[in-house]
Amino acid sequence: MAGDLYPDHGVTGTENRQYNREQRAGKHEADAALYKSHQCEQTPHPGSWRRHDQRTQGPLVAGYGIYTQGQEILLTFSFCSSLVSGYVITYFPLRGRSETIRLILSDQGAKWTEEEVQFTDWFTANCEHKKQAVFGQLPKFKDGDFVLYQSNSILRYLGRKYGIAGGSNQESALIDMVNDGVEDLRMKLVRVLFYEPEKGTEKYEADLPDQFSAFERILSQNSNGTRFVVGDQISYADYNLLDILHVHLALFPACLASFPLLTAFSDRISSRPKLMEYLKSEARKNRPIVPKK
Ligand SMILES: N[C@@H](CCC(=O)N[C@@H](CS)C(=O)NCC(=O)O)C(=O)O
Repeated sequence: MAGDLYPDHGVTGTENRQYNREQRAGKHEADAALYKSHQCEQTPHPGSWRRHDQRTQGPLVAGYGIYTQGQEILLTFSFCSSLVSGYVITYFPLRGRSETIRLILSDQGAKWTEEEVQFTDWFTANCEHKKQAVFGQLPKFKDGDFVLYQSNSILRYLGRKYGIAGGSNQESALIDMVNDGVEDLRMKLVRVLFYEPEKGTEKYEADLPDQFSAFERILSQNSNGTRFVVGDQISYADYNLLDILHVHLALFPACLASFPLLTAFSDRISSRPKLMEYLKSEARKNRPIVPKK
């Protein structure tokens, strides 16, 4: 009966408990050494099976181990991580609030699928994407069956998933703080570009040094600006800062002239091999910052 099975081991609970009792009583020692090398807490019941997943930065390696008396036969296979991860980004044909997600996934060696929603469809009365959107907006991010909205929640989710969300509670809080600073700047830019375009960008551009000096100072306080915004490992806030710098450099090419640490940061992070590959890709080059007319 399915309900009586240990889902990960394919034997009945009674059989497994009996086997574990025997194991504690010193039986099955020959098996134990072997199974220990496979990091089993207890010697598995012969005939049982378990799922192996090894997720490193490359492809997911998965397989099943079938236990027989004294040995485990491993049936191991590698998947292309895109097939396994099932990441889908649903967004408008823009960099926008999805670009940092793309930077993270590409640099972490993950693949994803793009689901583009055209503005003309979005603004029709029956747009399914809009109806489903929890807060009536995009991006939407899917990780297999798991669906998430709110771009910064997606960044934090990926941050935790890839171990790029800080090594301690305080580090995570600082990463969050920097990320919120990026969000504030992004909102100011969104206002001038999309909500009040008639006002122009002159004042915004003139005020940019005030905005950037905060990030320049943050960088200077961590390894003299030679590494990341917080700690000694990349975090989702680094990718988000990088994206907002890329956007500003594209719109206002001279904007970092008096910010040597931010300039070096942008060059350094952009030259990480996997990230650089993405940044040079046609998909990225064809994705605009503001909607194409
Ligand atoms: N706080 C949300 C804001 C999302 C947002 O502003 N999405 C815009 C595109 S960047 C949108 O869906 N605009 C269409 C609409 O509001 O109908 C997030 O970070 O995801």
